[in-house]
Amino acid sequence: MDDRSPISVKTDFDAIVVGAGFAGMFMLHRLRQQGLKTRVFERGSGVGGTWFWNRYPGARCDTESMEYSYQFDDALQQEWNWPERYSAQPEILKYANHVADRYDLRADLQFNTKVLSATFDESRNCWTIETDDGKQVTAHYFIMATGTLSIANKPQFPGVESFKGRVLYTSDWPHEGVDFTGRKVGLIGTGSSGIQSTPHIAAQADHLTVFQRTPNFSVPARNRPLSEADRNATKARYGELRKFTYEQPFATDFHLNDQSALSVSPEERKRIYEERWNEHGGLHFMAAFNDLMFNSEANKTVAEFIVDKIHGIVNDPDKAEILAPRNGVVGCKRLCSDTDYFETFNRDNVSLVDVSKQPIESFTASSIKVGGNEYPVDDIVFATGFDAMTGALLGVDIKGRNGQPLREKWSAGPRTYLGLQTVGFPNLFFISGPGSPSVLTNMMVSIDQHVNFISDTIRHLEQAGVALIEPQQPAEDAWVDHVNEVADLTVYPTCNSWYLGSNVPGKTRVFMPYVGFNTYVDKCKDVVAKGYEGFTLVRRAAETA
Ligand code: N01
Repeated sequence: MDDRSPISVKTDFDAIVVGAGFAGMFMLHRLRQQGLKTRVFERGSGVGGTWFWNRYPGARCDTESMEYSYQFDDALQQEWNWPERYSAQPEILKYANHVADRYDLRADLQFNTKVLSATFDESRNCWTIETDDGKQVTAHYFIMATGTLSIANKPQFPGVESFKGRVLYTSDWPHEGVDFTGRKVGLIGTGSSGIQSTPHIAAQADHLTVFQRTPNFSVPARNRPLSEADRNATKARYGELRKFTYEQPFATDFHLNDQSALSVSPEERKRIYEERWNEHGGLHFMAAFNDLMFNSEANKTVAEFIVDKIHGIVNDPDKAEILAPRNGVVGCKRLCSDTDYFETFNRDNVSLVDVSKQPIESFTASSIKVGGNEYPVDDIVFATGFDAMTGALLGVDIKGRNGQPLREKWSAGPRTYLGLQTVGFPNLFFISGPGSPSVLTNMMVSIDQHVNFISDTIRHLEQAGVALIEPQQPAEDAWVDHVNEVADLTVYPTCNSWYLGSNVPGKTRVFMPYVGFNTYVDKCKDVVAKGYEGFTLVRRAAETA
């Protein structure tokens, strides 16, 4: 009998967590450490979240592995040996499985189970969660650890149902792998997933045709194997590194050059960009100067540099011109990090179709039609992205006080306080939710911070005899305004991107992540120091009365 709530409701679990990716696994670990009876529901058949589903050839993290890893247990980070600077998907999935085994998480993970709905029961002050196996469970705390890029964006093209070849999604890649030998492949989408998979598919297929709607900026990752000495050097200063990344706006060590791009001569600027391109590579490139994401004029200098690089790499000037984002803003859409992407367009078996002016018209049984031309394909790979940040949250039919659906509350865009909670949905927590830094950071650090915040909060509630926590309306409204104000100081809102939801037809255009992990961490600390300022905490005794 669980008699902790004001009306002595007995719940099946203290907490239900949705998702067994890195967020859900760590949340489970923390709550179990606090003695809470917790169950995690996961729709997949294994742990790993993003890294469970995105098994396309070339899938690799764009954050350095020594940083893209848990920091809650020094023994874990000392014993694990990452093989490469940026590890590939199989290695990251291996790590997720290692963590699940090492901390005996599987005992409380329920796989192959999709959560359909969650309803707050005001008469009993608990959540009722319904799963696709026809069962219902109740819990005091309901935590969505469903990831930010977990629901695919699947554009509808006329005739797609008549296509007779294989239809593949990078975000749901067959576990047994795909052999493209001797096949003509059409790839739609040139974001990170398309850019990473292009060189691998091209190396195997008879022919690859890439259908590009918007040219994208990409920087060579400069991936390399990590030596024992490399790993040991980081391990020796792990504490210091983890502390440092917590103090950074993007929660990672980008080796920021703290100078404006406009404060140096054109020659010096080019020298610095060349050094970053050749030696650092990847997302570090954008730390070449401190104002590239804040000043459009500064950003133009880096855009011109990358456009020139593309022209230098791609032999065919017409192809290079299609691939080069001439008027683009670097980093406005997330910068891509590649290995031999632009070089791949020099291969004889790779062609490029510009669908920016003439969109894909239709599919036939064996081809893709654009502008009256027919491109024969045996397989189609959709690398068309995700319904980011809100897709998975709204994929569950969540109903709060007065039966209000979250889908209704967020119909004009997500509204949260600190990306953690939303008014009207007590004891519902989001990990890396909209309004938190999440996708603009090293996700592992954001997950660490959110899980610790939520588990510390739950400990506080339990110890203080509090039954419910929920944000106050003015705090939520002020936070949503603040998220927008900060975004408006940057170049992020100046293009169409999944940060704004503008990649999904019909989705409300709202900038969803919060820019500035370090300021966010300070804000969270301040909120706690002020007795959970902006939240309403309902004590058990008061409720019983
Ligand atoms: O998706 P995207 P993604 N007709 O949305 C195109 C993370 N990630 O899966 O730009 C034709 O970036 C669309 O065109 P446009 C990372 O955060 C990380 O590649 O909308 N094309 C675009 O080119 C990343 O940012 C890693 O005009 C259509 C593409 O599809 C995020 O996931 C690896 C279309 C979608 O690009 C998403 O990346 C992979 C249509 N109707 C992913 N609809 C690493 O760690 C869409 N497109 C490295």
